[in-house]
Amino acid sequence: MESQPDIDPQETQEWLDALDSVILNAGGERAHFLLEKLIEKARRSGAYLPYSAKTAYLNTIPTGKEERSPGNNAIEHRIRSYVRWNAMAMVLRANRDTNVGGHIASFASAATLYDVGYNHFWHAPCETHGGDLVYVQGHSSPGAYSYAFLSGELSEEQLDNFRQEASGNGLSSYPHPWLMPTFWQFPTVSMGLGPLMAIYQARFMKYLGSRGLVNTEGRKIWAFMGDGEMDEPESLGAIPLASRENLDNLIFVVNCNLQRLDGPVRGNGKIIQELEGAFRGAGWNVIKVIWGSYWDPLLAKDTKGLLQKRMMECVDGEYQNFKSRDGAYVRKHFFGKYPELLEMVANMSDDDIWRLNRGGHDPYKVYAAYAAAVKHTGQPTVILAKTIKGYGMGEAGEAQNITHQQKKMGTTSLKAFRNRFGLDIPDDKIDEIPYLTFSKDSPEFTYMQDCRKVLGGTFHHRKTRAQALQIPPLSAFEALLKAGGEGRESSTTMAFVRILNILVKDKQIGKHIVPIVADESRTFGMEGMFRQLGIWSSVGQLYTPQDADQLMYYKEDKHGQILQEGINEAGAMSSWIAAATAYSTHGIQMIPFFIFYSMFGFQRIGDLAWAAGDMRCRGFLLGGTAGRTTLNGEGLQHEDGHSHIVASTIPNCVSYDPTFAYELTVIIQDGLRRMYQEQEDIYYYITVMNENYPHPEMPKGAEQGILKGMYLFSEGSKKKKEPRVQLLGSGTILREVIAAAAILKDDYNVNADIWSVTSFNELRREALDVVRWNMLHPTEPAKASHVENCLQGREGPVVAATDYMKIYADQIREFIPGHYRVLGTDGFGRSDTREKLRHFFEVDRFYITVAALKALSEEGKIPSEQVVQAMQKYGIDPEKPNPVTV
Ligand SMILES: Cc1ncc(C[n+]2csc(CCOP(=O)(O)OP(=O)(O)O)c2C)c(N)n1
Ligand SMILES: [Mg+2]
Repeated sequence: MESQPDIDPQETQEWLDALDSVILNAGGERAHFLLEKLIEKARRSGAYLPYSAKTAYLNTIPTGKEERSPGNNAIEHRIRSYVRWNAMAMVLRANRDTNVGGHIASFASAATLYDVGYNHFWHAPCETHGGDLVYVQGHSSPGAYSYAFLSGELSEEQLDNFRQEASGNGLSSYPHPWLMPTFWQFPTVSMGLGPLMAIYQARFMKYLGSRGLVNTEGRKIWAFMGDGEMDEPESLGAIPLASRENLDNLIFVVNCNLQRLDGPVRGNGKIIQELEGAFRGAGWNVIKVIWGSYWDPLLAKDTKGLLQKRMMECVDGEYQNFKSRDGAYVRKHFFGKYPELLEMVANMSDDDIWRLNRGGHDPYKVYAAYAAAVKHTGQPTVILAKTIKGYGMGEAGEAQNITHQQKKMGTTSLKAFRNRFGLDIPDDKIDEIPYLTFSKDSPEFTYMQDCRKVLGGTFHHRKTRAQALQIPPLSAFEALLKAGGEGRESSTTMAFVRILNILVKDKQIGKHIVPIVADESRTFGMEGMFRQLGIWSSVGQLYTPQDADQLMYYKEDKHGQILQEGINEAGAMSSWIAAATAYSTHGIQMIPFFIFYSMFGFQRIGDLAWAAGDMRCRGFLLGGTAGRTTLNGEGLQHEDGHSHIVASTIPNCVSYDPTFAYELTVIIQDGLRRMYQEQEDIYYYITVMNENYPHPEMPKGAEQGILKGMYLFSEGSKKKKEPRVQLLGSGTILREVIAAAAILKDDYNVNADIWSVTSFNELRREALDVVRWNMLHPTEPAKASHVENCLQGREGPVVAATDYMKIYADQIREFIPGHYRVLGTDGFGRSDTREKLRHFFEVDRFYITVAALKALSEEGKIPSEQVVQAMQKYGIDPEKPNPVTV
């Protein structure tokens, strides 16, 4: 648009005058109406009007329409200057003696954006308000600490322990609820996850509100992020959902300091314009805060639009460069491009020009933007605030490409910083980089307290507990603990659906259950729940569903309980995280069950699963259609043989690979007890399969073993003279183990004790703990791990087989008393029948038999020829290529 020449300026002026008079006489809304009419008319008449989601490179809120802050600007400036100094000091001090890193420049650019929030907008949870939720940009954490320090919530010792946590009482580098459970709520530092999770947080808040579980009135979710961070697909990937769902409880603040770690975000373009286009195009309310108040008089004088033109044509690389120079440079290179602009600033000194501020550093402009954002209804809002990276760092880094990682500043820079912000630090103390405080009776401290009082109290505060729920006893699931009945076959997925059905009907906890699916309900046989529970929709169901005449029709409902996320595992996981932390953010324990294709779980959204651990999530993840050979037919991209390995990397994720309905039941019931009754900060990952088979009755007293990870499923004949083996298995492959035991008995007179291993991960954790204790207590009687307790005194080599990589079962090798042989499914999956896949991956009953025989031959219990004969008998080709490599 701006590149088009004006072929008839007089006509242009007439149209503009006409518009002016409409605005003057009838207001902006009328002007908007007329313009829309004109555009529609032009389109209908065949004119080509290319769509532009971008507006002029100016503040969205015109000067006259800005809501004024009720605050005392002078005092706020002093407070902010102290916050700035301390945030910088803690990083510099930490790096004086140690090399622990930290960031100064990011918060320096964002200080005003946070300050206005703390003083005027962010409600703490209190009697009258449920509390706002704020996603603080990860590496701006020093700012939050500094603010808490000045408010008296953190001590000087704690600030000095920034990034030094190992000895306790430290401050974590970034927001980590795991490390600072009463302070931080949301881990944000893995770029992109904050924006994504914030959107689903806002949506989940609406869900809780419309289900009548929580009063969410007036509550907002604020998410702070960097402009560089917006390049993450996760940052922008869910923005259409936020507008589709009318999330007017959501406010994004993008700190557009024009730089990321290495250099400019869009040196050759303008990130603010680009983001405006993306967000407006996605249906958001966009508020640009580009220019500070010092520009207002100049813009008022810009009747010909030349200044605007210059603002628009200048790219971010230049804008950044200007702020690393001085006023004279800006005069020459920004205004100097057009003589009229030079003329416009002729009366201004270089210092005056230097003072022309950016919107994000102007508390008036920021306040006005926030005030407009919180009032906006029907749409989410994004505030695009232009700032300077390293603001105040001067020659030590301000607007320089190196500034992101700058954590050292010399005396001259410190003095310049002090002078710039009017801080009272004597020259001879400057190198000590002292922390600054306000005395308890100072006007500043009182002001901070007063601001917070109005907003419900201390801001940085995370709740760690909610009311405990009363969990149904195991007997409530009795049907699942019994044998499935003659000829009745089912899968563990079906068992899960039965358990879920019992839970949603439970009087105590039924309404707390949140079933979450990413377009796979039918895959898991859960479609019966659509009708029964309803799929949550903020608008209900505006159409007659195609299957309305059926019992289990597709029912969308304002009071629905199911979250159907579409084909969107990252979004579903974000919803799960919001639900799994509701005990903290909403004071109510929700019980989310997210069931997904196991391959599209940890592998696909692993970093969110990690963040979930950090956030102390409590809930269930169900890896459906699990196992490399169990999901027959699907192939390489679908067959998961490693989700348990990844799950084991998350310290508070408890994972199981059960085989039978009763195992699954015991695990879920105990999980409910631990998470919602005892309020342990753990979450569960359980694999369930789609293979149908009979389910036996639970062996007496198996519960403890099931939970610990291993129990004796059946014992072989006790005939002393016959060779003996110990067979371990999990998931569907346990059934191959059981079949192998029968072959060994029938064909070779080998007796097998069979162990169902519900969790190799849990076994290892417990055993490592025992080994560690023994190492540290050398003079005390050694303890034994559960694996050792089970296998101690059991005769014969041990063979394990699972549907996962060999490393899964291999991880308990250290605790196995004797010979240990492991079978597993290393390599890329492929499509075929279960039977063929199990042969291919060498985990079927015949391979297990051969593995057991070979182990016995190594122990001299049987001749090795017998192993060769067995291979011949079962058609095992010794020259078959290793499945890992083909
Ligand atoms: C997923 C991920 N990749 C990389 C990083 C490392 N990193 C931390 S901050 C940063 C630059 C951030 O730039 P921007 O988002 O513009 O924030 P600013 O510091 O400029 O406010 C990078 C690359 C990270 N934390 N997370
Ligand atoms: Mg940036």
